[in-house]
Amino acid sequence: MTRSSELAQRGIGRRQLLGGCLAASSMAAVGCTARAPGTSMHSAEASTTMPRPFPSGFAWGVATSAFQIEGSLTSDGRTASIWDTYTADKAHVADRSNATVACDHYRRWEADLDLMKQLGLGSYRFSIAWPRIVPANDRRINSAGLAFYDRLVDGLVARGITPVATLFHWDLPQYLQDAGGWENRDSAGWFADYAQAVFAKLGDRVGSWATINETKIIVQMGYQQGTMAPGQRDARVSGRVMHHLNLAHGRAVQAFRASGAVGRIGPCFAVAPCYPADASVPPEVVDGIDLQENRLYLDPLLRGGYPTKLDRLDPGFVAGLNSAVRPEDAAVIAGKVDFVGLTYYSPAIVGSTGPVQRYPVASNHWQQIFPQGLYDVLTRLHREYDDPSIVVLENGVPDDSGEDPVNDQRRIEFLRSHLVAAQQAVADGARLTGYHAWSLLDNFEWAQGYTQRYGLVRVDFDTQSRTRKASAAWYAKVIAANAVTV
Ligand code: IFM
Repeated sequence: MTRSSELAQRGIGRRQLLGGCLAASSMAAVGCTARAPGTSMHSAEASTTMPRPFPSGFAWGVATSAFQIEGSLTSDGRTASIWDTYTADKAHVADRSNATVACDHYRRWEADLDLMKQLGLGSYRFSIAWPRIVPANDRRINSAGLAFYDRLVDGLVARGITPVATLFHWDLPQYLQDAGGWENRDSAGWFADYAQAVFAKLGDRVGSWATINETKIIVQMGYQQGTMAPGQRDARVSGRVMHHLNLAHGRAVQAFRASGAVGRIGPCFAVAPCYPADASVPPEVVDGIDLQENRLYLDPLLRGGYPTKLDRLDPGFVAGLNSAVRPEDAAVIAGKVDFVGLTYYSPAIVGSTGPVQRYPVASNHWQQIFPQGLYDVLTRLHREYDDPSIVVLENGVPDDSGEDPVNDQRRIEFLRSHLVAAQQAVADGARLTGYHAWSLLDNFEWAQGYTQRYGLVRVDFDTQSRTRKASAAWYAKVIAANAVTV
C-alpha cells in the first residue's frame, strides 16, 4: 500500500463516510460543548410550530459554480481547465458525460437570473472561470471572458440580487497545471494576479468574494484519493498543495485590500463536525480526524498558524507541508477576512477502526444527513474562532429518488431541518448573515456527471428546459417570510 492510499484510508474524505454501521447512545462533537446529540438544538426544534425568524437583512441565496453550469467551454477565448482534461477521459465520470454543455448557462444566463428574481433571492453565489479570464501562458487578460461576468453582475444588480463571486471553484487553467499547478509555489502569485484583474473589473459591484472553494476537497480528492482533477495520489504533494492554496487565499485577500474594491472577502471551508461513534473511541482519534477535516484549514487562516501537533497525520503529508512553509507565509495566510464562508453537507462519525455510518445517507452515498452538525459548526466558530461573521455558502442534498422528479419533498425536509438548525445557532449567538442553497440548477456534479440532481430547479439536459421543483416554491416562501416554519 502506498503512503497516499494509506492516507486516504486513514482519512475521512467526502466520499468515504460509509464504513461500518454502529449505533451509539451519545456523542459529542470535537470542539463543541459535550452533550448527547439532540439535547440542545433538537429539543428546541420540537417545542413549537411557530415560524423561526432570521435576522433582518439576512441574505437568502443559491450557489452554483462555473464549470458545473456554464458550458460553452471554448467560447470567447476560454481555454481548457484541469476539469476539461480530467473529464476528457470518460472513465473518470460515472455516466461518461462531460460539461461541454452542462446547463448552457453561459448562453441562458438572463433567463436564469429572471428565475432567481422570481424566487425572491437576495444573493447569488457563482464562480468565475479562471481559464476565461487568463486563458494562456502569456498571462494576457481576456476582456471577452471578463465581459461575461460583467454582464452577469450587472444583471444581478439590476434585479436586486447581490453578487457573491467565488474566485476559484476547482477549474485551474490546464496550462498552469502543466507549470506545476498548486504544487508550484508560484501558483499563489498566479492566483493573486488573476484576482487583481477580476477585482479591477467587478470590484465596484460584487457584494462578497469567496477566495477558494473548499480547499480540503481539492487536497483530499484531487491529490490524496485521486478521485477528482487532477487525479493524483501523493501525500507529500497534497501537503504542498494545501499550503500553496492557503497562501493563494492570503495573496488574493491582499490584492483585494489593495484594489479599493467595495464589498467583503472571505474563505470557503468545507466543514465536517466530528463525533465519536461510541464511548470506546479514544478522544485523540476523534481529535485527529477533526484536525484533518477542520483545523488544518481553519487555523492557519483564522488563528494565525497550522496546529502544531500533527503526529496523527500521514508523515508524507506533513513532510510536504513542512517543505512548502516559509516563515513569512503565516501572516499572509492569516490576513484579516471579512467573513467566514462555509459549506456543510455531512458530519464525520469516527469509529475505532474507521468512518461509521450513523445517520440516513443521501443518494450520493457519502452524505449523512445530520442537521445538528450545522448548528454545531456554527456555534463552534462563534465560540472558538473569535465570533466571526459567517455565511453558509453551500448546503444541499441530491434528491432524485422520488417518482415525481419535481416533487422533491426530501430536499424540502433537508433544507427545513438545516435552516431550523441555523436559526437556532443564530439564537444561541452565532453571527450568521446569509445562507445559500446548493444549488439553483441540477448540474454537472464533477466525477458523478449528471447522475445527482442538487437543483431547486430541474434541468432537462436534452432540451435545457427549466422546471421549478417543489423545493423552489417552498424556499421562495421562506425567503418572503424571512423565517422557517417547523
Ligand atoms: O457540487 C459540489 C460543489 O461543487 C462543491 N461542494 C459540494 C457540491 C456537492 O457535491
